[in-house]
Amino acid sequence: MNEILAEIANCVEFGKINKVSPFPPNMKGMDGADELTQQALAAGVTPEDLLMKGLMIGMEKVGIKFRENKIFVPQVLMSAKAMSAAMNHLKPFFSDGSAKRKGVFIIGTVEGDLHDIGKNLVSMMVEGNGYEVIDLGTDVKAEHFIAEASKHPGSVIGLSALLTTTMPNMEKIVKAIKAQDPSKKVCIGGAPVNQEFCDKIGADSYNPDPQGVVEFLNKLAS
Ligand code: B12
Repeated sequence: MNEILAEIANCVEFGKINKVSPFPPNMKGMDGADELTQQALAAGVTPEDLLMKGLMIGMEKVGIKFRENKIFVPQVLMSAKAMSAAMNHLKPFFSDGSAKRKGVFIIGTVEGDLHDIGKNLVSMMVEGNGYEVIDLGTDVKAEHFIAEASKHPGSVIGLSALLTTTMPNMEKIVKAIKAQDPSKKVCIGGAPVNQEFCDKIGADSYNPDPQGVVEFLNKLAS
């Protein structure tokens, strides 16, 4: 059982989606995350073990390598695809409640901003680390974040902004969320924002990369 979980972690780390996927070249012709996850479930490995001891181990390594500039966006996207292939087999267990995730993370790019590449990387990395992710997309208004958060008590909100002109909207959204529920945790990120801005607008956490937000969520969940 440990062997197949290690193989699945490897597939996520190196972006091996399925047997026919030519990437990475040194794993050509080998089973990928898709086939191995099905085999593991058939052999009786639980969805939780698959997520926590397989997929998440691989995704954590991806997050660290990305933070250290050892891999780049294309490799992260391949890893995310490998993870999604595996998650397709696990989702039914999580959505019917027979298996549990670590928490709910609601993410969106703030009102007025259409950039979503960084947000999508954060979503994938957080999902790969065991959280349910509700992605509200781009150009998201405060009311939408608040309405979604009220459906998921204990959820954490993530805001992304790539334009200096949408930073004031980020501030407006954080303030609206906090006015409605001061205990709601809000994380922010995106190229123009920093720790100083985070402190100024009253958000709970700023991280320059997806791994940072995973670590913040893990701390809250522990
Ligand atoms: C791709 C791109 C676009 C694409 C977006 C496509 C898409 N689906 O996202 C398109 C062409 C649509 C676009 C449009 C515009 N863009 Co543009 N765009 C870019 C570009 C080239 C790359 C951005 C990107 O994806 N980076 C890669 C990702 C991985 O990085 P990231 O987003 O920073 O995310 C990382 C971290 O910041 C962090 N992160 C991100 N979000 C979050 C959230 C949380 C919670 C956490 C913890 C972390 C986190 O994690 C990510 C991974 O490490 C940048 C320039 C650049 N090189 O950065 C300009 C740039 C952002 N754009 C810019 C501009 C001006 C525009 C336009 C106004 C252009 C125009 N005149 O129409 C429009 C605005 C449209 C709108 N309303 O949003 C400017 C912004 C300048 C400024 N200071 O505000 C930039 C900097 C270009 C420039 N040098 O002028 N753009």
